Amino acid sequence: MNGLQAAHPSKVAPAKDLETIARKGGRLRRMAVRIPTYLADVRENPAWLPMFLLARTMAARRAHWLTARPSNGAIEGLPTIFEGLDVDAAVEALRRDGVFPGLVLPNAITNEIARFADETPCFGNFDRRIEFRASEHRAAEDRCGRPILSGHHFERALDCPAVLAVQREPLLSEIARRYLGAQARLITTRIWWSFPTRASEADRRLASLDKYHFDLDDWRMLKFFFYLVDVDEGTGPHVYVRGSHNKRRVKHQLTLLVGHPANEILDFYGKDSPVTMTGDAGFGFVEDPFGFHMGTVARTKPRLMMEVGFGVSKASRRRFHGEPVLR
Ligand SMILES: O=C(O)CCC(=O)C(=O)O
Repeated sequence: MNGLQAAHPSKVAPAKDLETIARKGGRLRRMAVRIPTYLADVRENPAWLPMFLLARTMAARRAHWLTARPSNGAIEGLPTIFEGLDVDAAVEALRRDGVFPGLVLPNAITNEIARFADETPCFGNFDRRIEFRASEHRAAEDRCGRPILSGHHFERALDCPAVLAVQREPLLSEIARRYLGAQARLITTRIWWSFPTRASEADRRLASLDKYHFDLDDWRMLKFFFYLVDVDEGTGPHVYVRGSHNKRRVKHQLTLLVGHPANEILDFYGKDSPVTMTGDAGFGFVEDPFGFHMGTVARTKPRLMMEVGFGVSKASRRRFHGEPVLR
């Protein structure tokens, strides 16, 4: 998720200043405001810098994939909540398309996480000063006087046993190890709301919604997403561009930007390449987030989503729950 995109959900500044800059400032100012985040990344993990600069190029990525160690696949017999999940089919689809949309959470798990998210206050627009329950979203917007597009539960997510059950699920880590290599490790666990609101284009840009981008938090990554409410076209479905995980136009490799206009994406990958993920509560998919993807803006009702992410490098402490460092 990292990169010089004008906006991204996990990179939105908590401070009002960034919002002002995003509205009034040009692209350079919006990039400059991210420098504290990048400095924090380098301080926490100096190996982040070469990754950030090089992992966007196909040549460096391919070289890095050569370091993937085969997984020993030793999960037989472990209890799983994903009865009947075909790990081979998932890994094959990931290699071919970059995405596998065949996951389903048991109802009891879905309901428990949804109930937890309803009852537990979240933080609006990644700002810990904006705390509210999802059902009080409008009142929270009135209080803070600006649109609230997202509500993250940050570390509170780990207070929910059902979240932990998904996070620790052996079949998910098996898919991650088979796809990324035996070095695969957990790097994110988050649950968050995306709210329908009167967002301007600047707000959407700030939240990275409706814009194709790729993630650059690690050399090799995999993200499992689960919807915790029914998601149709109006609920801000996720969109993934099939095949974009292993093919990239040169122009998109030689820029620090990770977000690109839809016409450039569709011209290169084909107009039939985007797949829009709609599904009932409990529906899940796994994707290689180096492929182009985006969240769309919820129009009719809030979307509640869970993410469990894997990478191959040390996890960033603050990004584990999607929290940015921008000030
Ligand atoms: O909200 C979504 O569907 C997209 C999330 C996203 O873009 C990301 O995690 O990189």
